[in-house]
Amino acid sequence: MNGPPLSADQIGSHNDRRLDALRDEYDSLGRALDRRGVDIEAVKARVAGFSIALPSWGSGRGGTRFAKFPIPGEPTDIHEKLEDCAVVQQLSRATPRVSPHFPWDKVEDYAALRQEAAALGLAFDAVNSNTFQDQPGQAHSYRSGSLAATDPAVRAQAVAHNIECIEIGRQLGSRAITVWVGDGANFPGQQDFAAALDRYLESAAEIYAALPDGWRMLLEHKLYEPAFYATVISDWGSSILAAQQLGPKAQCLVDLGHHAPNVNIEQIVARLHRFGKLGGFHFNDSKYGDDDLDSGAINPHQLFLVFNELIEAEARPRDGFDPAYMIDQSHNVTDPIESMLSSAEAIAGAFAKAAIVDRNALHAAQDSNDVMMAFQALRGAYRTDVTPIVEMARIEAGGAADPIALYRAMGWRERKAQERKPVGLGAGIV
Ligand code: AFD
Ligand code: MN
Ligand code: MN
Repeated sequence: MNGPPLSADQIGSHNDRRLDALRDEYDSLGRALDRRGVDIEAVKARVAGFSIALPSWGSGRGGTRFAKFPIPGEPTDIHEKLEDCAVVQQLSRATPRVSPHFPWDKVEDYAALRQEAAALGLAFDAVNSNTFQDQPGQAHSYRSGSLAATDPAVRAQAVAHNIECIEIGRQLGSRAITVWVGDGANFPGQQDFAAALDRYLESAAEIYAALPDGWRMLLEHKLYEPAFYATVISDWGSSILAAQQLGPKAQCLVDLGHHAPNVNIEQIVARLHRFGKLGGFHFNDSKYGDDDLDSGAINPHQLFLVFNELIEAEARPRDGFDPAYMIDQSHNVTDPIESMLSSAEAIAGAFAKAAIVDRNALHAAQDSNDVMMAFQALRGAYRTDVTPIVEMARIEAGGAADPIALYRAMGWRERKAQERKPVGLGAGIV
C-alpha cells in the first residue's frame, strides 16, 4: 500500500528557503493586528483547525457541454484520484477528506479503500449519489427523472442506489449522503410541479429512513441544468421545505453556483442556519451561472461575506451546527491539483479574513444603526492581507510554503503521465 506521495524532507527543504522572510511578514502582520486588538496566534489556531473536503471527481479534468480536453497523467480511477488528493492534502494541509461519487468511484472492497486512503493521510467525507446519468446495464433509464420520475420502477431504482451509497459510505467512515438530482423539466407543461415534488419527497423519505445513527442527508438544490425550465429542488426554499418535512437528519447544502444571478447567498446562509438546516457547502466561483470556476477566482468578496455569515453561525450554533465544507469545481483548463491547491488557499484565506472581523464593533454598529461603521468593520478585515497567517498555519501543520511551486518542482504530473493510462475524450459536465 502506498504511503503519502511526498517525504517530509522534500517539504522541509522547500520551506527552509522561505522561513525567514515569512517570519518577518508574519510578525509585522501580528503587530498590525495587535494594534487592532486581534491576536494573530488565535487567528492562526482557527485557520489550523479549519478544513475542507475535496471532491474525488475534481481531481480529473472536467469538461463542458462541448468538449473535454484531458491532460496526460490524469487519474483514471478512485485509487489514482486518492493519490492526487493526497498530494493536495500534503501540500495544503487543509484538505484531509475526500468526498466520493458513486458509481464513478465504485470498487470491490471498501474496507480496503478506506485503509488505502488512511495510508495516504486521507479520510472520506459525504458520499454523493448519481441518478443524473445512466450507467451501462442499468435496468431503467433516468431520462425522465429519478427520485421524482413518474415511473415507480425508476424511482425504486434511484432510491435503491442512494441506499447502496449509504451502505458504501458506512464502510468508508462517511457520516452523510449528499443528494443532488437532475430531475426537472425543459418545457412549460412538461411536469406537474406539485406531483413531481410529492414523488421526490416520497422517494427521499425512503432514503432518509435508511440513514444510520449519526448520519445526515444533505439536500443540494440547483436552479437549472440539466433541466432548463424548472428543476424539482430548484432553490433554498424548496430545499428547506423538503428538509423540514423529512426530519432533523435532513439539512440543506448550498453550492455557490446553484443560484439565480445576483442572489444574496450570504443571506441564504443566515436563513438556513436560523432554522438549523445549514448542512453543507460546495465552494466554487462563477461569473454567469453554474460555471464551477475556482473558488475566489471571480468574486472573492462574496466568498468573504459567506464566511462572515458562517462565522456568525458558528458563534451562535443551533442544533449542532457542523457544516460539511467541500470544494466542488470543474477544472477544465488547469491541472486539477493546482486548482485545488489554489482554491484551498483562497477558501482558507476568506475564512481567516472573516475570523479577524471585529465582531463587537460590527454588532454595536448594527445595533445602533451606524451603517458606515458596520460596513467598515467588514471592510477593515477584508482589505487585510492574511496570507502570512494561512502560510504559517500550513507550514506548521507540515504543508508547503508555496504549494503550487513545490508541486511543479516535484514533477508529479509528468511522472504520472508515464504510469497512468490515458483517459478518454468526450464531453460532459462533472
Ligand atoms: C452538480 C452538483 C453536484 C454534483 C456534481 C456532479 O454541483 O454537487 O454532485 O455536479 O458532478 O452540478
Ligand atoms: Mn455541488
Ligand atoms: Mn454544480
